[in-house]
Amino acid sequence: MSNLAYLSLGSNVGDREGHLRSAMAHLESCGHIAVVSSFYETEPVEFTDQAWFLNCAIALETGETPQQLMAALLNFEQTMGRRRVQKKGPRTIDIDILMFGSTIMDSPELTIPHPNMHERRFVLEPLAEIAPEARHPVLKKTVRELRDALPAGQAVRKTMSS
Ligand code: PH2
Ligand code: MG
Ligand code: MG
Repeated sequence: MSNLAYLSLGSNVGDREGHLRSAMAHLESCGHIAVVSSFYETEPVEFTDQAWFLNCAIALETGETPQQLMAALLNFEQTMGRRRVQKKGPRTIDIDILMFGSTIMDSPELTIPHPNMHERRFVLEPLAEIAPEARHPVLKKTVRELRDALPAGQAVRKTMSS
């Protein structure tokens, strides 16, 4: 069985665009990348004393379980040189599962949908570009509705098509 997962990719260290592209090359081994958003230049949020990010969102058709996919993502992050030093701090690559079909789960290792996605413009703007009608299974709102409900702030600029 195959599921449609939405992922968020981000980098703010080194060759940010190269890191997003390399992450996508790794992700091809987990399924088929159906859609990729543009790349967005985004102001750091939550931990703000760091460089601006390049973020994008992708839709991945995958036959893996959420746990298998998560294990693969952590492995790619490590392979790409990510070192966890500062929580929410600078990173070569971060790959987060935003939604996974209609799955709702909450375990110490993995929460789906991503617990902060509805508060983050750097997530919702790219995601609204590729899946405006996708519905958050807990909040029961579409991605477009969540994006439109964000308070002002959190600068996000579309830079290049993927
Ligand atoms: N990721 C974070 C914290 N803050 N800010 C932006 N703009 N983009 C990110 O990907 C990001 C962030 C933690 O994962
Ligand atoms: Mg993250
Ligand atoms: Mg992460």
